[in-house]
Amino acid sequence: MSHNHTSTLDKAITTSRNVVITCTVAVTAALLGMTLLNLPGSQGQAQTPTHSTSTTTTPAPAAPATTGKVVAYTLETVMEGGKMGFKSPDGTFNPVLHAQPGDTIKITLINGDGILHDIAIPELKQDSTDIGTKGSRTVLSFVAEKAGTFTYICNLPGHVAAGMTGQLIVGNPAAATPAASAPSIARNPTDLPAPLARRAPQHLKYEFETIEKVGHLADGTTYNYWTFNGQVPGPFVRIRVGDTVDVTLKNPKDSVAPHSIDFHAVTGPGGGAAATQTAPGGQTNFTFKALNPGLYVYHCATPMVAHHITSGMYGLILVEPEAGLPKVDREFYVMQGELYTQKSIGEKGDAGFDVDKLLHENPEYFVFNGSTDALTKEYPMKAKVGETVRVFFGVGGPNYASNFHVIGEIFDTVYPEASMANAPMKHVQTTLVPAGGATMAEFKLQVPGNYPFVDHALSRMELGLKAMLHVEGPENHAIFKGKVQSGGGH
Ligand SMILES: [Cu+2]
Repeated sequence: MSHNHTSTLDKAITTSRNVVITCTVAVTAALLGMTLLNLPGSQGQAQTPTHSTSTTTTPAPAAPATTGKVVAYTLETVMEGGKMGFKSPDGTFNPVLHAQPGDTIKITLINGDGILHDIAIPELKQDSTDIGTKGSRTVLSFVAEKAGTFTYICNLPGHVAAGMTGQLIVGNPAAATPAASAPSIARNPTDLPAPLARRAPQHLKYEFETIEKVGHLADGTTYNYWTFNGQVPGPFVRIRVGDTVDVTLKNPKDSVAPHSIDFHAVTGPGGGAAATQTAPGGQTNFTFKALNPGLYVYHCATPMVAHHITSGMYGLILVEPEAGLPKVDREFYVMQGELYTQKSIGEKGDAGFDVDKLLHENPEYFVFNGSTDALTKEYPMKAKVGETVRVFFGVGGPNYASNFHVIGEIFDTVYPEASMANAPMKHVQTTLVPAGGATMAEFKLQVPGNYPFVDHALSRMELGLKAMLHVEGPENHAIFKGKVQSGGGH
């Protein structure tokens, strides 16, 4: 299969390796902002309090409370060694900006490189005018209404990928930190289509939406996920060999990044990614014919590709052989990925994305189905003694392969690398699944109990990688007899 986009990817990663991103508080700029405090008249930006401590009337509910304080920052666009960024007067690259809820944030952007830029905070719907002449400036000024961690970027195509992104923290991080909670992005492992009835090849239509959203990563910790259709992994696509598939990719207007889709089941440029680079607010389309049966990974392939994948943009597409797959009682859809966050594992709050850790393949978290507790607390898998189970297991990665193993079970059947062209393997303990690869593992349940799914590189279990299959039913003392102790992780 050809992947014409990989050369672009390699280039993006190579140029990004020169970068050192430091996250230092721009203290001088913050102090400068303090001096502007409450000087109405002297500053065009000084706010008239719209919601002061008046006790005579009921406060107007709609008006945001303002502190009257103006926090001013000056940033200059720079291009260094093929990398773009925002530089503060003290030389900090993409500095972290700070303000308190109710403060007026005033960012003066100076064009330092003669390239067209702007500054925007999409989550707060803030966007400056574009400036393209060296030395020209624009001002982005607004009241920070709510506490949180937001991303500032340059909106021009490719500039986020080139490095133009930093953080704005509104509120006291120490106070805001424990409060981080967000909706689940985890995919239920039983959320997959039923086996196909035997049928002739068809022409099918699938629509994907690239949804960026803050979601639950671990207890008290959130992450700004990028997803297909709002969940990790993306929807399980189930077709048969010979089907023709029409794919539409929609990227909502409020997205920060462009996105795309590359199916490893596609024969053609970029696996579809060459035809689906989709800007926020855009929509693209392509059609392919499924030539080879197998279980294939799909993922976003927009530079920096690894950033998009780690953030959750992966899923599986099953191309069933003509005769279908052997019948089983239950099927599960599980994918492994790893996350590169600014905060260390276990730290509360929004974890943030860390490009330096990504480039050095130094993850903080490993996850099944998007979060640390997706397949333990949220969607524990269930089955009964006597049933047969098939696991569709894929690795989104972006970088780490998985040594897939079920503790307490032996795979009766494994399709190595999800290839269906050869006879499957029998009686396998652990199967290696490459990044961007998949497998199908089948086993019959004979003994009740708890069966953890793991990557047998077991340190990763301590970094969030664990799933649990609970099996109920009668004991079978001929096969296993013993008192099950608690606390063994089983
Ligand atoms: Cu993407």
